Amino acid sequence: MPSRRDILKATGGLVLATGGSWLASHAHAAVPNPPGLAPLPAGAVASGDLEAIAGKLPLIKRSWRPPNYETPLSYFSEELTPNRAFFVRYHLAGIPAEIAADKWTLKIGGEAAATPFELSFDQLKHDFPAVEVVAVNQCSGNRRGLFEPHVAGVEWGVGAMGNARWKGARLKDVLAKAGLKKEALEIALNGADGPIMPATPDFQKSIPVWKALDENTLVAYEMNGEPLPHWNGFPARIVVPGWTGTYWMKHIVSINAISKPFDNFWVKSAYRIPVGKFPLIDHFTSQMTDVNEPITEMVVNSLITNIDTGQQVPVDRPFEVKGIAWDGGRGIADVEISADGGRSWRSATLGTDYGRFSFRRFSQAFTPTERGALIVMARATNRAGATQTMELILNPAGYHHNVVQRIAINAV
Ligand SMILES: Nc1nc2c(c(=O)[nH]1)N[C@H]1C(S)=C(S)[C@@H](COP(=O)(O)O)O[C@H]1N2
Ligand SMILES: [Mo]
Repeated sequence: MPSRRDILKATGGLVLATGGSWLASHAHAAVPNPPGLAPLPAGAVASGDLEAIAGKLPLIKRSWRPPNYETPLSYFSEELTPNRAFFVRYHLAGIPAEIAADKWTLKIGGEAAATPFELSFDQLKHDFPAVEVVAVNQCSGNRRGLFEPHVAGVEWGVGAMGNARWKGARLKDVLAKAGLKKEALEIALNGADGPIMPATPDFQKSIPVWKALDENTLVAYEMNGEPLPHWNGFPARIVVPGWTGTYWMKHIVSINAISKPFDNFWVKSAYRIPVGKFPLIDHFTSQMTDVNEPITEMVVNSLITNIDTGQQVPVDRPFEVKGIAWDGGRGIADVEISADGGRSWRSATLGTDYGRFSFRRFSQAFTPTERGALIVMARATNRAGATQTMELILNPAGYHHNVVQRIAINAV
């Protein structure tokens, strides 16, 4: 059995107000499981075992079939997440063995494309201008394991995310070559992985045409100056800066321009949030209903990376609170830090700006003047004026957890 301390380490030191009850994994299905897909094993958050899969450093294992591994807290002290420590998320267990780049082809077509064509890996790299963007890839369900009451799904702690410098062709340039017709409404994306049971719907996604044409949306073939790791989508994946990871299709093999709302389980039934609950600007209007809509941009968030629950700090000497902040692409305007449980706040110093889609580092020093317990908190605000919440915004699938952390330490 892991100790409570191991668990807190694995979850990034979030203080859990409700004691141990969050460890229990209930099987009630808040989101429909697709037909034929077994529910994930219970109790994953509690174990948080480290395991290294091929080409990766030891990561926090949530499940192996399909592979779901999160990044340990220590890797978030730098803005860029190393490829070998970058989290891994799959929905289906039918993952191709390492794809040979020279055998791979990408098909671009769909009924709203006038001139469908195919690309080799070489053509993808050489026929289009190469562009780079630093952007956070975060799973919609990051921190789901901290939801109270518990919701079903992969029981992520704080590490279902990472930040990288992505290099690739603009999706917009690739689509231009396919002659996008006026009636194009959505761009449908499919990867080489698939279900092992025929009844399970294949993992496919679509994005609105306007987001596909955004100059930051890429068909990426490099990550932090290296080829994509197999588990992160080799040889090429879609990168949708600002939007949650679900749209970042890995092992991309087809891109289809379509004129009707895409009809697939993973768009119609999964990855949805209640309408009106989150302060978001981007909406995927062709897929909205009166009650819910596809998740889009990430909410503003932060993570304290250098303070452990229960840590001791000396009286009359400064200690630093450090971490990272990010949002859905408006950019971080301010990170306020409190060392007194939220009674007073001080703006942190922000680190290098790698662009509005990147993690932004922050730090602030405090000097305790007397012995006793301190509660450390960080609250990020973006340039659109959105800030982190103090109370969890409940939603059936456990998305967009951006509750301000509260980490209890002791001045001695
Ligand atoms: N082909 C494929 N692409 C995929 C997925 C998948 O299951 N299959 N999962 C998506 C989801 S939900 C997330 S959060 C990101 C995770 O990216 P990573 O595994 O590179 O960290 O990949 C996205 N792209
Ligand atoms: Mo995800």
